[in-house]
Amino acid sequence: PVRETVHKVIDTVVGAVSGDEHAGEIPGRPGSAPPSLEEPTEPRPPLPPKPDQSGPAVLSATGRPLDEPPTARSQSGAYLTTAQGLRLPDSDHSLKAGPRGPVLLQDHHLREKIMHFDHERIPERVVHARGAAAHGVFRAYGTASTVTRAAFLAKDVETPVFVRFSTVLGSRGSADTVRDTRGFATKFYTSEGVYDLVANNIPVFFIQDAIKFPDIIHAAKPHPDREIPQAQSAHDTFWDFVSLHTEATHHTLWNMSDRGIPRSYRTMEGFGVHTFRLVDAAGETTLVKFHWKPKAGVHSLVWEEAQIVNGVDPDFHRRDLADAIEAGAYPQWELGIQVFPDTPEQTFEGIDLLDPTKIVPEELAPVQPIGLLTLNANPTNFFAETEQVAFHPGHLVPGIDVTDDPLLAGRLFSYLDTQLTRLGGPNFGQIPINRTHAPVNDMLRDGFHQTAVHAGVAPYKPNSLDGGCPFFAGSQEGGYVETPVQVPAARKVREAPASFDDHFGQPRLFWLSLTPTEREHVISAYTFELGKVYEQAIKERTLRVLARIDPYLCEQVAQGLGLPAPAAEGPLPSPVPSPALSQLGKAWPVTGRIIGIVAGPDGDLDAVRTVRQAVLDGGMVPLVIAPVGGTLAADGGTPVTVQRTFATARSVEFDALLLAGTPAPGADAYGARDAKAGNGTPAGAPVDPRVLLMLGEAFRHAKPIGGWGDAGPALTAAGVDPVAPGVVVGGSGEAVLAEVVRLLAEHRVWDRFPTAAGVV
Ligand code: HDE
Repeated sequence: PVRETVHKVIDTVVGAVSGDEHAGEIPGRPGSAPPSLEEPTEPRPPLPPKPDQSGPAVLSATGRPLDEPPTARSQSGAYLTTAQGLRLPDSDHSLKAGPRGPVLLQDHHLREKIMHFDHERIPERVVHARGAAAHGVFRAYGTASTVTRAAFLAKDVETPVFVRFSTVLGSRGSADTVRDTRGFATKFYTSEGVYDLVANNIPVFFIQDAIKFPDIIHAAKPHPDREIPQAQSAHDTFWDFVSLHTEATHHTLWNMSDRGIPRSYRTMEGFGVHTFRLVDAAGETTLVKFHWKPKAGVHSLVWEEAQIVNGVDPDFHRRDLADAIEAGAYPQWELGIQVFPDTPEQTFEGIDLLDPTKIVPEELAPVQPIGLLTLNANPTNFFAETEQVAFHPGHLVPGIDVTDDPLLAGRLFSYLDTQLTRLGGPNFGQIPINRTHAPVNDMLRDGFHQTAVHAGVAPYKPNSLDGGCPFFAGSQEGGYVETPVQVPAARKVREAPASFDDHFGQPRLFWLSLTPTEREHVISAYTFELGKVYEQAIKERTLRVLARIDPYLCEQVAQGLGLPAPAAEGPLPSPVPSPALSQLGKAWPVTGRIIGIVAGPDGDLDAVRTVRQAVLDGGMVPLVIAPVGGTLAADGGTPVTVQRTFATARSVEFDALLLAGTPAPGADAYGARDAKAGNGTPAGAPVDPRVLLMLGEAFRHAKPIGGWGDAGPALTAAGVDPVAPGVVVGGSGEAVLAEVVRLLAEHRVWDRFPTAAGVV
């Protein structure tokens, strides 16, 4: 009987019908041989169709189509229901024995509602917990086709993507603009399966071996006793570790530079950090490093600004990304590769390509653009998409392979493992945001949260019962065939290669590549962070590290800490600086930048209308700031909508500030119309102190400031020197705006920063 059943199944599989002249043939292949009891060796359509091949949840377990109404999916139907689809007459009151009586245990709706709520939270990511994401599209230029067979990198191929940006250290609810590394993880839903490029905004990492990851993260996370500080590196354990484990020096220096406090996710570079191996159609290999280059330019906050933002708008980066996309100012990055020959040494110009604490300067290996990423849609639901997305550096496609970087090897284990706890089981690939857009026939079965209704009886290979399905794919069929890279004959050791030993040469290269302004920011950052450290020994040890980067850096930080500066131990190298590492000295498009226009009720509203329109026409965002909300229409013209009041506005939101003058001298342009006892605003003050605060901050943070009409005295009252660089007064509103926009292209008025230690 078993044999009989087997025959019956095979007959079904190949569509054999008694009396049919094609009995036993493989459908679509007239004359093909009838099946034997051996495992079939030729690919054929699997039967019966497996719902999971087009994604789970197409049919219910009883075969009911779920995408036709009424369905069991969320938010369908007009009535509130339980999870079982029972319509509810009330969700405001528990079932009680009388209005003042005890609540009854039989109230299933109450229990289901509370039970579900109790379990709404899932564990946050152990690192990169705080993030924001967006959907988009990646269009390949085709320039990478010479080095990789990856289908999504072929000319003009468009691939849907989901990108999640993050901070590393803070909890899910922490502030966005802390000093930290940023994650930049991209999921490409390619025709050959999901490819994840799980990158950071800093091109090097703290450690060279994954086995140190728990150490660096334990050191950087809040202290285990009091769980402070949140999302900060300015504390003893972080500096204790990085001063002892000096391979962290390079990454730490990047963190202390302006790269640690990006202005926006839109103005961050991204780096794959590790070296990857690309494989072309002929099997030839090339080593590469991936770079994301923002079209809006690389731009950062200054430290005081970042600190203020943490208080006034902890969601600053998240809001900025979502607002830009909603406004149609779609953020864009070019993906590029640095290309190196795949030699047995895996070095380039003496730089070990397997050492993730090293960069290859772009001047030695230019970044070659291979495609354009555009983020064009916000997620519909934060939890379903941004929170549940699961990236993995091992999600690769044919044409992209890993190298033996020991940090990467550990990551290839970690990302699968962490999802088991975070997403509650092994089926997280079925969560909609994680689903590949390629057909899936994986033979993985069951487990927590299994949503696929798998058909067939043979989730194993070899089989004959499922017609031998699914079949293996060689590289001709798009199969992922590992590159047969030669593994060196070696002893088993716990050792790093000697080429990993230099921990200070590249930090010095980075330092020497920065402009004086950027170096002052680095000095201030170290001085601030170490100033928060309690243990004297840690400060002194860090100064010895700094002495190995640069004597001026060390002296300035030592001075700020009130400690003696140690001398460098031996001569310092003189690497050729890499100008590409500096963020200054270039001009960028101003699209999407935010211009604040301060206007009082008696201000020159005509000019405000014109300037506002000109800002919009320039692709920027005008925000009118006035004493109170509502509209400004004192001149009887078209009302001007107020977007920010003196109470809700703060300089940090704006890339540039404009002051609308008054048509009549002596009128109350920025006065305290809403002055009330207790809000700190002296009634009748000529210029509201909150306006003075805004101007003073914008000036200190080197933002372009413009004013027309009689704006001059207000600027002076705020301590803004009207002849300082980047302060534009006089002329018409439009002329002032034109100059301010010209300045904005360089992101800040860099000349305004003093280049002595002690600046913000
Ligand atoms: Fe990660 N990292 N990482 N990392 N990483 C995670 O995976 C890990 C490293 C990066 O938006 C975790 O799903 C180890 C380098 C990003 O969901 C975890 C090591 C780079 C994200 C993990 C590293 C990254 C993560 C936590 C050292 C830049 C956020 C949650 C060997 C190239 C992805 C998760 C998102 C997330 C492990 C080092 C980037 C625990 C063990 C280097 C952007 O698996």
